[in-house]
Amino acid sequence: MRLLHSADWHLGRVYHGVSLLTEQAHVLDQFVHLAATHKPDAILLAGDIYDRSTPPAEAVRLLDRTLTQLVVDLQIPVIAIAGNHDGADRLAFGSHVLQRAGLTVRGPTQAHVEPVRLQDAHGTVAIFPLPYADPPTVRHALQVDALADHHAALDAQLSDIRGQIQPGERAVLVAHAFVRGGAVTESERDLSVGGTSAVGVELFGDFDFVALGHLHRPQQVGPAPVQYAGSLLKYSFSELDQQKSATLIELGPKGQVTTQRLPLQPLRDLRAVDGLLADIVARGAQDPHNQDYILARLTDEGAILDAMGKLRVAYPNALAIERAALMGAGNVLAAGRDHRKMRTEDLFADFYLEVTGKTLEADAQDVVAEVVAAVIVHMAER
Ligand SMILES: [Mn+2]
Repeated sequence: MRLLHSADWHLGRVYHGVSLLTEQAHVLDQFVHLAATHKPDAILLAGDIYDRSTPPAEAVRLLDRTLTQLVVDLQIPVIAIAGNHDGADRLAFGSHVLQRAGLTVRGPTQAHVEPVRLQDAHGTVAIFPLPYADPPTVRHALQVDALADHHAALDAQLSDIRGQIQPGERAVLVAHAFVRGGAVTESERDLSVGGTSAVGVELFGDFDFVALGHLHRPQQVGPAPVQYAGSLLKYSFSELDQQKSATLIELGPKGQVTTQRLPLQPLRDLRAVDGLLADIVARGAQDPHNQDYILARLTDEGAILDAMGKLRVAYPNALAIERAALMGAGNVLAAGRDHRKMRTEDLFADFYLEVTGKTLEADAQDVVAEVVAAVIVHMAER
């Protein structure tokens, strides 16, 4: 049996103020083309279909179009789950009706996970679509008080699933989770505030393949066939070196699994350019890929007036500028100083130095400290 695995489409995502819908539509056309070429028996979408629980209308239209192409035109069953970015109930609207047409969507957490069973020459494959849920949601759905963390919550959900696997049949899990040991990027939203959201890979021992969503780098985790498909596009500058892909899975007789990554090529790449602003602008004028989304890592020292305006003359879709020189030792923002841990008055003194080139004098520092204290008191009283 052949399965095509994808995840983390994040339809409707806006990055540095730019809507990525055109990019997403371009790569989804490729995905549909891959499905038409490889003719999988089912497509697995492991969550974060949308970027947020109330997606923009254009994102809904794009998903509608894509699923229609896959399920109606190509006649390939699609099995999708909600991720932590999706609104589970909204995503699952009409799911009982759609199931009959070949589209399985699982949103809200259920105590019992109904599998989708498919047949091939080697027998049955049971595919269990398990949508994302945080521990309180799982406690409520399963009516269990314990389950302190994500690991315990997932283990409890899997115990129902393990009990359903028939002897000899192959079992596939579709889930959205942070598996310990997986490589993270900056575009995943943490699953828990404080505490650990990681689950252990040992939970997946009973499955022939685990199709995961959440981590945006395509990767296998641990020795078991546990894989992240990765996101549709590079969704942060921490993913510049990544080749995004969909995963093609061949399930042979029980115990035989092979996988292959099928590359996805963006219309406009997300990449970095380095050097002096003037040199970058000069090179950009000759760059055939000057429509790419650019992070410019400038080596210029000192202030530059309207750096972004100048950069966009050569690279109209430039998104951001990084000034390494301003972060270096001996400069205003000394290396090793984390601005999030600095006092407001020290941040102001740094800002003053950067703008004026002068150190804030002692009596001026006192005035700033007084104002900051007054603001804090005012905020506390509100
Ligand atoms: Mn995601």
